[in-house]
Amino acid sequence: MADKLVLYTNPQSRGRIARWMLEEVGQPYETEVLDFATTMKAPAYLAINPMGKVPALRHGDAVVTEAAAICAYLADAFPQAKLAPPPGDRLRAAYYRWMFFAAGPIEAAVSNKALGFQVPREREGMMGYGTVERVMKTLEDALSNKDYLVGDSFTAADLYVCAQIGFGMMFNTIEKRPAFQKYWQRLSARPAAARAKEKDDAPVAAKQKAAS
Ligand SMILES: N[C@@H](CCC(=O)N[C@@H](CS)C(=O)NCC(=O)O)C(=O)O
Repeated sequence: MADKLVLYTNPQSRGRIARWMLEEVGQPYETEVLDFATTMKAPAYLAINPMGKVPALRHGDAVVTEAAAICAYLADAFPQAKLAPPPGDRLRAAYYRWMFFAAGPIEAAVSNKALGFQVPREREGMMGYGTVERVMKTLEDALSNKDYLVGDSFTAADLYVCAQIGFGMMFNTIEKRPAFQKYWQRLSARPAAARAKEKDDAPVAAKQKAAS
């Protein structure tokens, strides 16, 4: 099994994004659940991701970390799942644009907002995301009157952006704007998203039950 897929994750993490993507791809994969304080910081896992963070994905002897990179990698590794426009296709422009917009500006703006950080007016020009409001307005406009971000079909860019929106709305770091809610509700109802949720929710519920 040289090309075995292994997901390193914790069910209460961005690893949920990678699992959703794996479920969309539909290939068999194994899961290694790591504990934040112990196994995630142990030498065996630091050899996979020196950041001591999840998710990470192993595919045979290749390792990819970063949720967005995992999604992009899987889309290209399994083109039959049709989760990205083929390399060279003009639609690749929109695909890269939204994938990187989510991994960069959205992620940074939302994380800074969660910590209560306000960009001083005179420094907005040097911050990659400018302001949270600019990022949210750009995203809202991109999703208004459109089912998908890239052409007219679901891609890994939708999955990654939608997951960010879902987490953000859940943790109140992204406003529940109608365009976001509509997009989240429609995409999170996909069978692969439901399967991923079920697989990640089960161990969380079991842990909570054991602790009560
Ligand atoms: N930029 C990384 C962020 C990964 C990340 O921060 N993961 C968190 C959980 S959501 C983590 O593993 N935290 C454990 C730690 O930093 O000790 C990605 O997008 O995958």
